[in-house]
Amino acid sequence: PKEIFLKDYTKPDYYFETVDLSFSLGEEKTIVSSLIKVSPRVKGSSAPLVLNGHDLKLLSVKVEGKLLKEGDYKLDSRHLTLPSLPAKESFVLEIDTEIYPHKNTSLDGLYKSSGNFCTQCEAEGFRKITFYQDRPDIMAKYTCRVEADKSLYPVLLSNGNLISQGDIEGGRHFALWEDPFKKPCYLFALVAGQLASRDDTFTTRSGREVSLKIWTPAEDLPKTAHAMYSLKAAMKWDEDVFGLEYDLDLFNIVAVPDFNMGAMENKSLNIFNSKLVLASPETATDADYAAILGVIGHEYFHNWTGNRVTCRDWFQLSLKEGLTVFRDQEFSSDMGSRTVKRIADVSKLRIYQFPQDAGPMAHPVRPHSYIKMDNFYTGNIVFQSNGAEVVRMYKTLLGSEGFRKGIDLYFQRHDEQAVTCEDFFAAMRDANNADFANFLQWYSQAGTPVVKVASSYNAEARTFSLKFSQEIPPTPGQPTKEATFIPVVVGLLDSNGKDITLSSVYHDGTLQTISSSSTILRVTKKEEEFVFSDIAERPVPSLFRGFSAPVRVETDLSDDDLFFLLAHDSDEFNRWEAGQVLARKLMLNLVSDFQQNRPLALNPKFIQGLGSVLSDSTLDKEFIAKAITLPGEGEIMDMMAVADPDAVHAVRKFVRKQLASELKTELLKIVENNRSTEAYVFDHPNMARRALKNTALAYLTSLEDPSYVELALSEYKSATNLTDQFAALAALAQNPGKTRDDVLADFYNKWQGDYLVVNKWFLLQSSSDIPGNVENVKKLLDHPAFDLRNPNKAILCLQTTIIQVYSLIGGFCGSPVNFHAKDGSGYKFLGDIVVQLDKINPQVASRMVSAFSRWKRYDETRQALAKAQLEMIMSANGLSENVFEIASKSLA
Ligand code: B3K
Ligand code: ZN
Repeated sequence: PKEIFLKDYTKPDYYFETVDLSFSLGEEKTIVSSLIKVSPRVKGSSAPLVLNGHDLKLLSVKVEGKLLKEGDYKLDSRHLTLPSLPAKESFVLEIDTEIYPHKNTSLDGLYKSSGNFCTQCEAEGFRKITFYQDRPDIMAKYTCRVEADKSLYPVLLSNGNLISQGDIEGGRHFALWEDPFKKPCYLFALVAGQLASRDDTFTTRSGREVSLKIWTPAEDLPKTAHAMYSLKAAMKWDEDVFGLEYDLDLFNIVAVPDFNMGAMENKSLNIFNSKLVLASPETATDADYAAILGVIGHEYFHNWTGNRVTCRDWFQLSLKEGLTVFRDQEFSSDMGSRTVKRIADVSKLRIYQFPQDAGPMAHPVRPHSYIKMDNFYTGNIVFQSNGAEVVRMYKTLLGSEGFRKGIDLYFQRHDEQAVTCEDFFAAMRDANNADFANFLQWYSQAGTPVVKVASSYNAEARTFSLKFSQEIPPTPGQPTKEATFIPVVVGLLDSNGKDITLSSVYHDGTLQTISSSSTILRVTKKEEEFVFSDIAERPVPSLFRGFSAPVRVETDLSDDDLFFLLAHDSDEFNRWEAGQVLARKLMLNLVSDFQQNRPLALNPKFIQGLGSVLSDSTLDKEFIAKAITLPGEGEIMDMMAVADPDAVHAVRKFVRKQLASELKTELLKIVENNRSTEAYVFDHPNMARRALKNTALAYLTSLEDPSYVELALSEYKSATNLTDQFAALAALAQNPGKTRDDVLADFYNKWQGDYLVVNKWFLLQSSSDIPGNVENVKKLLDHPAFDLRNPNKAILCLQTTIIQVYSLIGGFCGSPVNFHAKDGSGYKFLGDIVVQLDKINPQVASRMVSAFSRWKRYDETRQALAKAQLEMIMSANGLSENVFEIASKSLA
């Protein structure tokens, strides 16, 4: 496999101006014809034209209407090369290929999902459709003619506007689409099948009426109301916040059951994984509703950030993804609670991004090289969250208005261009005459910076000093790092817990006046000191408010300081953070007690601290739910020299049970006071109420006390929506035994007809931490509703397979105690699955193999077992480049 480097980027020798595609879709084969107007970048160029192509059967190539003979071109398994071309300002290239979508289980390129044709081209799937310069800096205007059997495929969709349609002989019909905007081929899309649409309209603020359509099988249409609501909310929000209007008369969304990722932003024809479109109160949880809102927003926002302005090359992925993830985070914040959304996003960063940045796949926001670009879309749960943090820092530094000015300039300069991260940086800088010092390091250095903060108060001089030092740990290929620009939002609390009004700060020989209750310190060097003047008493500093930079922070704050911040900080995010820091410290100490066979005891102050948050009626209920949730096992393992999944698991369970037992009166009150018999409403107050009630219920049920088990059962039975019902099921499933088995069986019986709900049922069991879960998961593979075992069956009947794999296999790897079982059973299970799955779908297989990537973090026995599986995978026949890249980098 070949590694591709950013430093090797060169401009293309040829540009494509227009592309006319024609698809004749069939059951056995599909014929793709393309007619491309090509123009050399340099007049009179004699460079060869190299086209990418993968798994294609070439039927014919013509240049200026003339058929090329075999010796006139070169064909290998990945390229079609045309060595001699007319020395003209432009010429016409025509290529016919044959492809087999019904055999395409990679879900990349053109494939079939439950009988319908659909496409996925990002990053490099277009080369599985036809020979093309498959790179994002080739931007062309497209037309697309789709022809298919009319009864099997009554709906024919592609990008842009419908120009004409009609019947042709043999029971076939066609549709001709034209996209007026230039686009890279990764944004091309085609859908053909039996679909019905939910229709609506949106009038843009300049008065354009846009027709909105969400396509699904007819029986699913009732479940698309929330998706439509989300789309309209996103369209309005982008106008209000960024002044960005939709630019065509039609916007289509199609939901398909088989999809590698969450969704795809193809121009005017977004394609979605069904689980991110379909929702009803009975079949989707609050988390699903929130995810749908966020992802519908995300893909819609790409219309400007990604589609109108796109990436020059795939190393610039963050240009569109970091920015668009940031935009969807802001959208969801504005639609719900800003603090709670921030907490959720930072948790994801800690659970997924930070560990990756400390492992063999660590790469900067803008990678320097890749073997398979797909591997850089890390995880279907969250990706580019670091890129979004970088964009957020511009906003923190510039304020909302300054950030908006930067965005406006970015579009003024680059509309309909393919550009780089520096272009975005320059727009932000130039629009604000800003000094961004060494900010660009965020794009090129991998690894999470560790920032240490030491504070000291001088009573005589009435000054308070904060000394920062930063260090970025080495990562593969980057042994040493430079300092980067870290914005630190700071407030100082007086002894009553109120913010002190800051008057001035001394730094680097200059005194800066402030006059507000918080300020941004610009930390740009390895070591740096800031001194606040006129501070009447020793304050408690609240650092990195709102998580102002994606770093790990180590402070000299005492436990008392942290309890004080938990109780008083005006920055709600930092109240939550103080509780998390306390919990991490406390759990880490307990882990060492556990390892040394000392009895475990929970600090009563911690119980008290959480207890007062629990009964503080002025707080947002979802905030309380987050504040009483302990850091995950992975977060604790990340802090250990040698990760010990058994000890961490035992300790987390112990702390949970202790809290539950000490706070049971309060928890019970919460469950009782937060029920509702009203119909399900998706809004923040109701979601917050359910979140708090269900968190409390889970705590209580963990005690295995018959009265609480009874309570959870009755919540399960009386629930009027899936959020409450599933939460009660999950609470009961914590404890092995007959009640668990019965309620799981009851739930399956109830929902076996709905594959999205069944997938949740799989996920709940596979990610369970009950002892010896590997055996249960193996049994689930043989469950009639699961569909990977027989690859042939999977090929014929892809439906639901991929989401199931994520649920069953991905879920299993998410439970450290079972995946890392000391007898190696979890590793062996995953190793076998990866080898099987790689033959069906390399993108998904490589995501699964990532679970091994941090094997060196564990003890020697586990290391040897995991390494053996990685080696077994590496020796498999016909290994994909995707899995090769992850497995080989993990072993290196
Ligand atoms: N841009 C797509 C990513 C698709 C990548 C596929 N390998 C999805 C998104 O941004 O939501
Ligand atoms: Zn995106």
